[in-house]
Amino acid sequence: MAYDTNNIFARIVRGEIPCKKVCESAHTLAFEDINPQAPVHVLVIPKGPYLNHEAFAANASDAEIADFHRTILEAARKTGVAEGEGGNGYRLITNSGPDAHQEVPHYHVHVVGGAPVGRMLS
Ligand code: DGP
Repeated sequence: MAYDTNNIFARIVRGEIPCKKVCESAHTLAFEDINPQAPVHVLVIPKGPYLNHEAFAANASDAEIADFHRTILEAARKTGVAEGEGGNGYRLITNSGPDAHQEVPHYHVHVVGGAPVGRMLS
């Protein structure tokens, strides 16, 4: 599947659609999910045109990948879920492709926490 430059997150990156920004860095943007599934539910996206995890991991620069992970941490700290900030932890989720029910075709990681989120994969 080709990357669609008019997908909703690309438009958020370009400032064409508003978002509730949590934090931003050179290559990455973090903002609140429009349909939160927990008290804290932040989406972290690269600013570059990457369809999903596969495209990002294969094609993004080391600088973009490092920046992305550091911005996840910054978002977790800023929203109070990082344990180092007195929070109780968080879950990272990414849906990559049809079997994972990825809805928005621009790579994103969900940062979910603020309350127990249930057990998964165990
Ligand atoms: P996924 O299934 O992983 O592709 O989840 C997409 C998420 O994106 C879903 O939790 C809802 C969120 N979302 C969809 N459209 C918008 C939007 O316009 N603004 C924001 N902030 N979140 C959105």
